[in-house]
Amino acid sequence: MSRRYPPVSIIGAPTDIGAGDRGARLGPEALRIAGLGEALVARGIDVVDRGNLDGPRNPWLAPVDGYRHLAEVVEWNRLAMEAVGAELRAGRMPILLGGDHCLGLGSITAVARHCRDAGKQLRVLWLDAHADFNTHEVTPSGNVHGMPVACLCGMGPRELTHLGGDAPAIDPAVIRQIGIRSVDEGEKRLVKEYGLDVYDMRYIDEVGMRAAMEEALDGIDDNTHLHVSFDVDFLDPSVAPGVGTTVPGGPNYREASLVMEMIADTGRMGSLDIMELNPILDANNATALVAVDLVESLFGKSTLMRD
Ligand code: 4U7
Ligand code: MN
Ligand code: MN
Ligand code: MN
Repeated sequence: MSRRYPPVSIIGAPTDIGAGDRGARLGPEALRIAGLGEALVARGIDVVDRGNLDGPRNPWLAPVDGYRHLAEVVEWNRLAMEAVGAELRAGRMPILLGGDHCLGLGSITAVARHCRDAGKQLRVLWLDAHADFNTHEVTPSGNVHGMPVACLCGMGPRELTHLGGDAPAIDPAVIRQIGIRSVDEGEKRLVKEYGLDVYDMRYIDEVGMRAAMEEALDGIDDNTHLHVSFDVDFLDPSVAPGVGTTVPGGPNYREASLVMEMIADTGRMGSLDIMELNPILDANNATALVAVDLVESLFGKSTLMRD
């Protein structure tokens, strides 16, 4: 069942440096306590927990020039990029535990470089309620967790767009965004201008999750490295209340399970972020437990009929 999965390395990034609420810094511990490592081991996967990255504390200041904590965000993303890159070079699958979603920048910058070096085709699945495509000019908050996709596509401060050396880190054409239902006005214009492939909730309501995912996964082949960036607020808040930026009308538990199962069926997932879990806003770690359950599906857990 799990022969298709390479060895996994868990990396904690305990920070809320890019968020608008504090508490995502506790996400890695909550996911560990919810049994993430044990669940993967139980699926026959070789798992090593590398512990936590150690970056700057959150000074909790107001934004400056449209960015909150830019210097600290750069440092955390540099640490994340190096840690993720080291695992990929060692032939292991990194699972980066946020922490807030600004860390998707460091993680995917490392994955993109790995794909270039290894001659692999990159596909990024961005599971989120939000497009995370703001810039400092259009952001309503200054929070960098609303900007990582824009930075990856070359829009943002030089320190972030050039984190891995060259910019842009990725071509917008490699991204598929799923579950989107909150995009700010200025952000919408940019999403259109850059031609992001967005499977928003309206589209998912109309065609169904299965058809949407078939499209999002279309074109994946044996040479594809699939990176999954899972913002827990992708899920409907009734399933996942423990996040800072809930948006109603998200995928329910069954739809989310199907997403994960269809990704697992490709056999091409090579790296994963689990982001934005905020245990301070959770109830008895319920959201962490749901996230772990869905990650098990990403690693091939399915119903009795299909195992
Ligand atoms: B997350 C927001 F204004 N768009 O930029 C912003 F609605 O990583 C939210 O997807 C960003 O959770 C949410 O602040 C970032 C807001
Ligand atoms: Mn996000
Ligand atoms: Mn989000
Ligand atoms: Mn959020």
